[in-house]
Amino acid sequence: MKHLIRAGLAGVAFVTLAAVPAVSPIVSSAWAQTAWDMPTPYGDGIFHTKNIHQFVEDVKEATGGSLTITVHSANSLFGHAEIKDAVRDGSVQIGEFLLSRLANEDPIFALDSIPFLASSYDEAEKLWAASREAVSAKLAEEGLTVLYAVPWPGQSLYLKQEVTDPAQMQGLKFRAYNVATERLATLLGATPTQVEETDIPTAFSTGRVEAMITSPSTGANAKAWDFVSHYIDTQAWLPKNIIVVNTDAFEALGEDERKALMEAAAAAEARGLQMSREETDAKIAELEAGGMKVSKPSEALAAKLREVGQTMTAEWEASAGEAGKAVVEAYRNQ
Ligand code: PCA
Repeated sequence: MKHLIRAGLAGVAFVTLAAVPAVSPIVSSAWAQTAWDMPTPYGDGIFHTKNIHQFVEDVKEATGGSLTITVHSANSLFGHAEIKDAVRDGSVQIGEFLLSRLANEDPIFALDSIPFLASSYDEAEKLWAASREAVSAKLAEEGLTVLYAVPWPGQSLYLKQEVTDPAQMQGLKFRAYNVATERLATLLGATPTQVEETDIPTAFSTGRVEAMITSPSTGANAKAWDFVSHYIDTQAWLPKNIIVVNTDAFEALGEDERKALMEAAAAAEARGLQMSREETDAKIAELEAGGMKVSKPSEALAAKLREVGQTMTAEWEASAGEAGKAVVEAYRNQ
C-alpha cells in the first residue's frame, strides 16, 4: 500500500478492489513497482550508456523488479542542458550529464576539465576522490543525490590537417562542449562553437566547425574519419559524466531498494572506470583503422597546450577561492 499511496493512486486502488475482488496477480505486482525514467545525452553506442544499461539491469535484479528504470538515450527525452533541472524538479527521478556542463553554477563542477591538471586515469581518480564531497554537497543543495561518476578517456585533438605549430590553430572553427573547451579554443586563437555530442557529424559536414578536442570514444562513435584526417593524442584531461537522483525520489524508496541502488551505483562506478580505461587504446585503433593519422603532439604544440593549462588552472583557482584551493591541495597531496 505504501507504493500505492506514493503513486497517488490509493483512491483508485480502493475503488478497484471493491469493484473487482478477484484482482489478477499481474495487476497487483505492477502496483508494487516503482518505475523511474533516466535521460542521458549520449547514444547507446557510447560505453557510458552501456554501463547505464547494466546498472539498470543490476537494480532490477537486486530489487526483485520493484524498482525499474527506463533509459532515454541520445537527448531523446530531455536535451543535455535540461537534464539536471528535470531531475531536480522531479520531471524524471534520475539522469546523467557531463558534470562540467554545470561550470557556470559553481567552479567546483569545472575542475575535471582543466587541461593537464589531471590527465591520466590515476590522476583522474585522485581528483574525483578529492572533489567528490564538495561536488556532492553542492548538488545536495539542489535536492540531488550523487550516485556515481565515470571519466571519459583523455581529450585529444581532431583536425583536418597536420598541425605542428600552434599558430595553425588560429581562426579555426572549433567545436566546444562546455565552458572549459570554449576557453581552451579561445586561448589557442580558435573560434569556439558549442555543439552537442550527438550533433558532431552534422556540425562538421555543414562547416559549422572544422576542429575539436574530445575522447577517442566520441571520435570513433561520430566516425570522425568522415570529416577530419588527423588525431593528435594529447589526452589533456578526463571529464566525467555524473549520475544523480532526485533526493525526494530516493528517500521515498524502501530501505532495501535504497541499498540496492547504492550498491549498483558503486559497481557501475568501478565498471565504468575500467570500461573507460580499456576504450582508450581500442578507440584510437578504430580511428586509425578508419584512415586517420594518429600522432603525438609536436613539442611546440605540447608547450602551448601546457601553457593554456597553466592559465586555466590559475583562472580556476582565482574563481574557486579558498574552498577550491583546498580541494586542489588535497588532490596534489594524495
Ligand atoms: N565526449 C563528450 C564529452 C567529453 C567526451 O569525450 C563530448 O565530446 O561531448
